[in-house]
Amino acid sequence: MKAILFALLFSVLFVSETFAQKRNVIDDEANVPEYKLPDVLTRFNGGKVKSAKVWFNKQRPEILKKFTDEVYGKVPGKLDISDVKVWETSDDAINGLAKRKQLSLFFKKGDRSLEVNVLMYLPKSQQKAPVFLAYNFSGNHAVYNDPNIRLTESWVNNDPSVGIINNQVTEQSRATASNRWPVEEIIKAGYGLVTVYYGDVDPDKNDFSDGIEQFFYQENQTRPKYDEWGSIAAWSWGLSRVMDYLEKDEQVDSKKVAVLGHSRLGKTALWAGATDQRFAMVISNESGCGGAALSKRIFGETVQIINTSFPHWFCGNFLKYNNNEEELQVDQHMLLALIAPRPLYVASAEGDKWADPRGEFLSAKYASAVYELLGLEGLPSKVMPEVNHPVMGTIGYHIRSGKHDLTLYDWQQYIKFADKFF
Ligand code: GTR
Repeated sequence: MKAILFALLFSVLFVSETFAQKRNVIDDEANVPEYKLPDVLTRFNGGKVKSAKVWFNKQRPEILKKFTDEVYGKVPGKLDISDVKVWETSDDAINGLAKRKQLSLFFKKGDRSLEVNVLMYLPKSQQKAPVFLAYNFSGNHAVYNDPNIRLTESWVNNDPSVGIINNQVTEQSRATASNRWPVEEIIKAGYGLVTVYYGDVDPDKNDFSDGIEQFFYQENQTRPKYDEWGSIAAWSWGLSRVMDYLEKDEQVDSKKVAVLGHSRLGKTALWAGATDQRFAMVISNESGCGGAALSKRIFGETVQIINTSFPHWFCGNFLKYNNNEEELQVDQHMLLALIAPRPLYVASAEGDKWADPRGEFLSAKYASAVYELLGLEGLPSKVMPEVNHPVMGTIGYHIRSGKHDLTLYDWQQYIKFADKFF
């Protein structure tokens, strides 16, 4: 009897919770509640930041700490690459335009071991190439039509339409994401592409027993502590380890690595750029909530919604801000400001209201104060640019027509932006 009552109560709570979520989604500008953002150049103790020195020595570390403690979580320890194994190389990839290299980075601790597969295409025209480093969603073999790419053996979200069955990819999965990866255009523009399947570092599910997190557990620990990393921080950590490798690869200009990501992987790219200043450029493609979009501006996906749908992405402390964004002492424009003085590009799509294009734009706009303090032009436009009219200062921004995706148009802007700085 008790059990039935509990089940009943639970389902009532569950239904009302789901209802509350639905009711809460705002996708009309007129319904956005008022909100107040913290000023990026005001210290937590109330003082004003007036010099680059105070920014770099005081304010930047304090903001970074807040994001670490309250949003993404801290990396609990240090773990270096223990081995690199090069599987194969070719000087004749992409119709003779590129070199291809496939290698694995191994991480070991006690009897645990993790393998991260890296696929690289580098332009033959360059001795040392600037590169875009980007995670992919379903395996390196999905990125480009090349039968030489190794199929991932990692857990991948099921999707029978692209041959992913029992969480394993098949031959049918090859090149199924190639519309997102214009590899030939990238190579012809003189850039390399370095890509990794994000699930190699941590499979994207609410289970902390199978990714990198478990390497740091104390006895009887089964998931990260409240202030320790969620998956986004774990994936970002992985990007930094790939950077450790790139610094040693003579064919890569490691001073010119642009870290790029779409959607959840855009959130990841931003956090990687904030925590690791070796990334010379950061590109966020429709990263939305917990990425470039402001959290206190309630539009599209909110903190409560994202923490409910993806309880493993952020740290446990972030749950405190479910429907309670006003208590956050930071907002995402301050995350973007952590990238300064490095070039930063934020992109939205008109049909991607869920990611709050305007919230992404405003975030880039308010981050500009730090770029300006450092003597740079932040975002060149104070008002939201027209659809398909990119603006590029040291911060770039566009909103393109179309839906939530990473398209050739997006890449063309990123290449232009990279040409400006690299
Ligand atoms: C959505 C999520 C977004 C975004 C997206 C993606 O379901 O609500 O925050 O990250 O997934 O990664 O494609």
